[in-house]
Amino acid sequence: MRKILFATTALAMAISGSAPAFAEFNSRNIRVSNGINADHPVGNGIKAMQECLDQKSGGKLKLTAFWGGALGGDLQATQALRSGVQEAVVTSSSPLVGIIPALGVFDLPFLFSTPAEAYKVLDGKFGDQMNQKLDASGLVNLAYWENGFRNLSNSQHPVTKWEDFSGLKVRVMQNNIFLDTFQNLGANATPMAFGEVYSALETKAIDAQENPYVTIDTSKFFEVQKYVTETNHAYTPFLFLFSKAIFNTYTPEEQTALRECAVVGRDVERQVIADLNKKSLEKIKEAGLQVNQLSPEEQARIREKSMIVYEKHKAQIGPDVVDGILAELKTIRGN
Ligand code: TF8
Repeated sequence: MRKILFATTALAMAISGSAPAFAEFNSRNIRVSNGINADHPVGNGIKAMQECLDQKSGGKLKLTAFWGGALGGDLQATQALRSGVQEAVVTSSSPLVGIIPALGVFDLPFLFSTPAEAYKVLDGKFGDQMNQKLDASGLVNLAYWENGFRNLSNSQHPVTKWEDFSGLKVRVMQNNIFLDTFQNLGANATPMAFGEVYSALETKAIDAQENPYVTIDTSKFFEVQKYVTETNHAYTPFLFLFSKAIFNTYTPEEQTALRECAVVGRDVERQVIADLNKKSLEKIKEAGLQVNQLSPEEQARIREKSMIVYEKHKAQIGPDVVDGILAELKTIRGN
């Protein structure tokens, strides 16, 4: 049936002399780098995005993914985008606050409570405002993908209350807000690029790190950690960034296809994370790690004591940005 359809279309085109299909599309090889591994849900998202691009461009727009920081870490890859030598990266927002201070808003502890409210903020007006700031720095954010709620893992002792953070050598992302959040908790916080975390945990140069369950699973941190606490202390989004310098050389049809298919990939990636979260947690437990929940009282206490970080970083992030997101969250929560 398909063959017949193709033949008929080809014939019709030959007769009418119309332009070849997908003429608005050029063959493009789009390199997308990632710090995480191919079995992370970002892999499912990229696959779905590729299928969408295949349909829209007749196979002309091709994504080539690089995993495990093969093209450099989040920050390095983002700088390569800004100078127009790499097409795309899926990166956390957190390492980019040195370039765009407003992005630090997403690092504020306990900002989002559920994925649903994060999606509303990111996929709505507030997310657009951040996209404009990224654009002014040479970065086109095609869509907000998901990293997820972050949890603490360590090799020393169970962490179930504020006092347990004391003296723990915790790796944090290269970001002042995370640094302060963990220093404020009493931890010995050390900024470090993601690519160095596994071996730093293995050699005990650090005791602890914090990332979503799917990353603790797919980056195999469970091999070198003993305890996990479901802290949910931050939801830092992934950005699907494109080099503005390169994007500007693409046709409008190519640009639209990339934007639309990044959203298709985003939805698949978020769904796979929702599904994998539980499985990753099981895997972590099966590997012999002790997983602790915080009591509601302790969670509230830690949250309360962390609020000082908001005040401390408000000026640097931008008071309008911090107030803006808090107002939007208030509306979403209906209080
Ligand atoms: C971190 C981030 C990373 C991601 C990854 C490199 O801890 O959460 O896991 O940005 O893509 O550095």
